[in-house]
Amino acid sequence: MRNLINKIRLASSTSIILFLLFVIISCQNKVNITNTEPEKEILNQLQALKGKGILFGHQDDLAYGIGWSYIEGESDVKRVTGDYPALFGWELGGIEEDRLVNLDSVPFSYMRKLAVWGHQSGGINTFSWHPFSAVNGENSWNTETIVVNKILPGGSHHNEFLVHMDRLGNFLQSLKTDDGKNIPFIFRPWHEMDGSWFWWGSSTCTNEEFKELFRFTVEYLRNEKELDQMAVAYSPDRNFSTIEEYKTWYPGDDVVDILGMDDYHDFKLPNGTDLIVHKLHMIFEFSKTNNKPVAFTETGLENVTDSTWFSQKLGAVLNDPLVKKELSYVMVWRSDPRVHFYFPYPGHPSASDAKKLLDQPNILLLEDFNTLISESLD
Ligand code: BMA
Repeated sequence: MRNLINKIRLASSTSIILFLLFVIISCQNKVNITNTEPEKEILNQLQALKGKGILFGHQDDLAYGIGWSYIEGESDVKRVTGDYPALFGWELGGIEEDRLVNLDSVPFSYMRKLAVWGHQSGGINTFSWHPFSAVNGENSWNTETIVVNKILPGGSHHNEFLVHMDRLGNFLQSLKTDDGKNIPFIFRPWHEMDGSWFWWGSSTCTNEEFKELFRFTVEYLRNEKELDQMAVAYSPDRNFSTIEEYKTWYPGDDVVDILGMDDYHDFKLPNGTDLIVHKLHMIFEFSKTNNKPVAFTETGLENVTDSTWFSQKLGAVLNDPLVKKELSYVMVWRSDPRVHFYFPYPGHPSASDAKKLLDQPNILLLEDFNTLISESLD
């Protein structure tokens, strides 16, 4: 009798344990999005999808491509893969001068419309900014004149810079749905500061001036322009070999939401993919201290001159086991037939190779992204 009772006890405790295990495993498989505040939407999505897939992005994807421009619904990524990217990159250079089109001729009113469409279709928008200087109106690549210390508070051109900031902020504020809701977005100011090619780069301002500029920009947009729906990305280029070097220009956890890196050049080196993976690993390590998503904010091969670049080079990076687990998104640069392109078009020798990489279940295009998010909300 006692034996029988013991057996029953054992059987029921085993089923309880099995049931609990089942509950734990099902919960782990579910992407949990608990905080639904609008300003946290993007960060929550990125955190929730970590390890489930890497969002694929393309700059100016919906605006123009190879052999077309400003055709509603068009996209080179869609032409090649059958779906839109999950992340849409846009460029704001020129907004600070009140221009109607950006420095690459994209009308700001059209950009706004496309960004709203991208958001309403379930994608994420990220904005870069190559501003003209508030000191002399020169473009971002002019490093002849010192700009940063003149536009900071107390500097000779601070007031002119404030006019630029207001115009930038007004545009970002205007990113709203038809029923007036602010759309969340990523802003990636003052990128590639570790290089010497921009007026905010390492040869034309001190590290401390840079940090002050970054902080001032973010605080102005958050406090004066009330852009709570903005997530901010920090993205040096490849010029770091330790995490301390990566943090040389880091303005602080309170003004950065996403830890990024741009890197085109390392891909051209013989051991380039290993170098890139190593750099991303260092950023993952840093992200453990502040729990911020990590992104490969810009990359690509100019004019995609290697027809296996997507599967063999970018693929080698994205399929590294830790990168698969930790990276939130990757974005390739724009495809402008007048200048250069970074994503192939149908018929291009690299088209099937790019499709092969983007067809991988862990590389997320718009529909994949929507599916994962809706599963997480069930
Ligand atoms: C660069 C190039 C330029 C462009 C700029 C801003 O890398 O593509 O032609 O003006 O980005 O989009």
